[in-house]
Amino acid sequence: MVAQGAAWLKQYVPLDGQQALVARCRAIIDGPAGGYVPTVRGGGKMHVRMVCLGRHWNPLTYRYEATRADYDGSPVAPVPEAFAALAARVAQEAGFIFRPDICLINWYGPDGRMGLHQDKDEGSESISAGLPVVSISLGDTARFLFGGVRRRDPVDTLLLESGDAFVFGGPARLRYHGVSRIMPGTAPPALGLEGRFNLTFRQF
Ligand SMILES: O=C(O)CCC(=O)C(=O)O
Repeated sequence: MVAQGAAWLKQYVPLDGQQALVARCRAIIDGPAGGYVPTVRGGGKMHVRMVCLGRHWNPLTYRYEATRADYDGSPVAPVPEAFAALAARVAQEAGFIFRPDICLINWYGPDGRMGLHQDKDEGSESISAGLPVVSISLGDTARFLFGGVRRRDPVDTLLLESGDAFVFGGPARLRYHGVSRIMPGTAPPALGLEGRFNLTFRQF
């Protein structure tokens, strides 16, 4: 347990499972209505390629939608059942009953990063029940920042490796988090990956 409500399950996904997830992520992110680099409110570009499944998170309005209204208007594909089942198992290990209906796939190249933020655009019932965020890391190791519920709280740095799962719910649900950088060349060679996929699951 990293903090109350947060759990780091190191090497949760075995290598063959990671390979299967990477193949699926590649097909989705390189496929039709695949990954794009979102522009956020204020005009800045994010430093990841993203595709949302289940519901689209609009980076201009900070709302979830059925189509990619900020980009190309594509409808959102559903969360693959195998992804949702994996996330539910991870959550259960951490003591949560969780039926995710949103999965964001983020791709980090060598300069990929994500600023400190809270995940707070899900439904108010989900957030007040403390339903968790479940994250699965694949490929290069990430310097993951995990802060408190206020932006100015101290921040821990966790090195999330390929196959690691990280869960934060309950009292940890609104903790700030982000990725300061990834460490190129650290992915397991068997994945044939230069970069990092992160799958992040939520229940609206
Ligand atoms: O890539 C990660 O580990 C974090 C992703 C994240 O914070 C998000 O998608 O909101």
